[in-house]
Amino acid sequence: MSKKEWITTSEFVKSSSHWKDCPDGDFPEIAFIGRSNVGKSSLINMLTKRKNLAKISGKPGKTRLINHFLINKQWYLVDLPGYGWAKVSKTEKAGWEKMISQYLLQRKNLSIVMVLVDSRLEPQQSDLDMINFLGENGIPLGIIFTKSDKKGKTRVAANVAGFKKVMKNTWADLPPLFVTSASDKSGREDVLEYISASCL
Ligand SMILES: Nc1nc2c(ncn2[C@@H]2O[C@H](COP(=O)(O)OP(=O)(O)OP(=O)(O)O)[C@@H](O)[C@H]2O)c(=O)[nH]1
Ligand SMILES: [Mg+2]
Repeated sequence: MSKKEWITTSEFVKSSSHWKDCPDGDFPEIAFIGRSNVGKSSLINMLTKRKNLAKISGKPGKTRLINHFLINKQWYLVDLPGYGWAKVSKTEKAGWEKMISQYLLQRKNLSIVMVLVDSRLEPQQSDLDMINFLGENGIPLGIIFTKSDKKGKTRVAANVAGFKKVMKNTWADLPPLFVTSASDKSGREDVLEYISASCL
């Protein structure tokens, strides 16, 4: 039996600096958010099997706008700027935070936010703050641990377990968790199956 092809077409639609400028249409929308350099843009390329659909950089702060990609002409993947990047001015940081939080709170067709977390690190306060912000505002979310190729399986599992433990202090039921690598492409099916089952 051939494997299901989750994504048959993917196209860049628009970069927006305000939620009000985002593309029209009531397609379900899945947004990727996370600290700068965690691998949001790389994961979008991995999922769509495209090398340069979303722009990637070794330096944090590459994605600066709200980027919409239309998938299968039916739903949007959205690449957002990262948070927690030290090398921007306070004013610029405040501007980004406002742009992102307004988008998250106002965008009517936002179905799920996937929060990307670096699988190499212990729980980071900025990630927990974002997860709690989404939870408090009733925005459905999933968590994706990225760059799993960079450390051994044991270390990744320990960091995931550590993250769950911290979340259990405030969350009765944990959101779905995924472990991925844009390099070895692991986790692709699980993430796409979840997106498909929950909102498409
Ligand atoms: N080894 C490995 N490297 C990765 C992976 N995902 C991303 N990277 C690298 O991490 C760096 C940052 O990737 P991006 O996808 O640009 O990260 P981002 O979260 O979009 O960053 P901003 O747009 O700056 O917020 C790049 O050098 C990528 O090649 C992964 O799964 N494995
Ligand atoms: Mg990016």
